[in-house]
Parts: sequence; structure tokens; C-alpha cells
Amino acid sequence: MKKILALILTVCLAFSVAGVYASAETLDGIEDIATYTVPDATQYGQPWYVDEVGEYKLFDGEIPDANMLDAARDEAIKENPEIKDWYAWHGWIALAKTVEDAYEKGKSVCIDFRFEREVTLKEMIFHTAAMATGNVGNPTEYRIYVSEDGETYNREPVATIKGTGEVNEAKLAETKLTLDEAIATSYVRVVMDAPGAWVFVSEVEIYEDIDATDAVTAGEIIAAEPEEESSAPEESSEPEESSAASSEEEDDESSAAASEASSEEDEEESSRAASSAPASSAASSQADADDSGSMWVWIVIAAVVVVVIVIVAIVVSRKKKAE
Ligand SMILES: [Ca+2]
Repeated sequence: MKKILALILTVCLAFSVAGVYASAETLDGIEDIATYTVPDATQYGQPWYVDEVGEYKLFDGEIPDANMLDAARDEAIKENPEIKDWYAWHGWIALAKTVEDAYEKGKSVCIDFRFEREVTLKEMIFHTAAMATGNVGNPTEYRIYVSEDGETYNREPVATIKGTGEVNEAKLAETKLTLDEAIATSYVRVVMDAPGAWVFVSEVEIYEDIDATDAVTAGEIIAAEPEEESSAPEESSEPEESSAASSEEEDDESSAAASEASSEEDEEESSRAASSAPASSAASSQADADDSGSMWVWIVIAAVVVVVIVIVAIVVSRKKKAE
């Protein structure tokens, strides 16, 4: 009896291991074909402790621990007691939203990544640090946008994840963001919400799913979005302001016909958007379900068949013993 039980367990284990392998994506690191910039657009924040020319601190493999941070600070102060940028060392970049000469708290900063070829983006891992002093915090939220040309990004993030959000306490954070479906793109923008004045990023890992051969492209995602005058992602998060502004303009024109026509257009546009967006996401999730779902159905059927055979064998052997 014990032997039979062991056999059943072995068979079940074998099937679950096979299932895990069958459903796993093949992820491949793509930092070696990536470069990045920290746009000097006040809307997104300003680079501060940035890379020297030809230097890519975010891909140098150095992820500081607390001791390294303290050592870097002590060394910098020893060299120059007046130094303000204590943490401007080789391991990372620091970003802050600034207003003229002052830092603004709780704003968003961004990094734009560019790849040498179209990649099937699947996962990003961000290594950041919060500091005990200096208003340095781990982002409270990460948002990912994609672009076809490196200039126009989609408005709705293709993925969003909460960060740990510590500020003014020493805490290193590792935040992993995985896309539901891989996206084919050469340009990726990451927007981070800062809990304080600074975001310190030491390393970014980027992975593509090399099995995702029919991934939706950045161009398709952008084309599926409703048209809007602005293409900046952060502006779209303030719909109240922009709609108030446009209705004011209409009032100035004092043309009832014009505003009626434009509101009809808006309705048409928004209904088109509403119908197209869920349709495409439903399609992709359906494809996903077909893909991995059918695999699991067969594995479960096979497992059930094996278990039934084993049970029948047990019953038969017992009957024989009884006879
Ligand atoms: Ca680094």
C-alpha cells in the first residue's frame, strides 16, 4: 500500500513539475542593448546625480547596501566637508523634481529607456534607496509607458505597481513589475512618484519574453487610444483641469452649435474608446487563456487518468487478495 501511495505522489509531482516548465516564460535580460536618458523636462523632474558621458550606472551591476551608502557619504565628506551632493557616487543616479533652485516634494520623475532593436518587454526590476536624511524616498508608484518613435508615449500606463514608499528612513527597496502580456517596443518610459524630494535609483533590470512572438506592439497600443491633443502621460492624469479649460474656450466662442457638435464628437470618441479598449484587452487575455489554459487542461486530464488507473489497480489487487 505504501508503495502505491508513493507511486501516486511521484506521478502527481512529475505532472506538476512538467506543468510549471510548460507554463514558464523564457525571460532574457536586455540591459546590454539598452541606453537611457533622464529627460530634462520640468514636467517629469530633473536629473541630478547623473551619468557621465558614456556611463550607465543603472546597468553597472552595482546595487549598494547600507554600508556602501554610508562609506560613500563619509568618503565624500572627508574629501570636501562642504560637499552637498554626498551621494553622488558611481553606483546610481538621483532624480528630483525642481522648481528653479528649490526641490519640490511628492512629484514624479522619469527615465526613458531605448533599445537597439524592438524587444518584447515583460519585466522590470528597480533597485532604489530611501535615506534617513535628505528627503530621499523609495517611489510610491511606478508607471510604464511605451512609444513607437521615442517621442510620443501612450497616455494610459501599460502597467502600474505600488512601490514601498519609505522616506526619511534608511531602506533599500527592490520593486518588480511584470506585464500581463509582453509588449513589442523599442522605447519605454518609467515614471516614478516620489514620496519626498528625491528618488535614488541604483540599478534597473529589464527582461523580455523571447517566447512572446505575437506580442502587441507599442504602435497598436497608441493607435487604440482615443485621440487627444496632448500626448504627455502625466497631463492625462489631470482630466478636470483640461476639461474645464476646454469648456471655458467654448464659452468664449459663445456658440451653442459649436459646443453641441464638439460634445457629440466627444461622446462618439469616448464610446469608440470604450468599445475598442476592452475588445483588445479581451482578445489578448483570451489568447493567453487559450495558450496556457489548454496546456493545463491536458496536464490535469493526464493526471486524473493516471490516478484512476492506480486506484483501479489497487481495487483489483485487493479483490485478488480477498479471493
Ligand atoms: Ca548601479
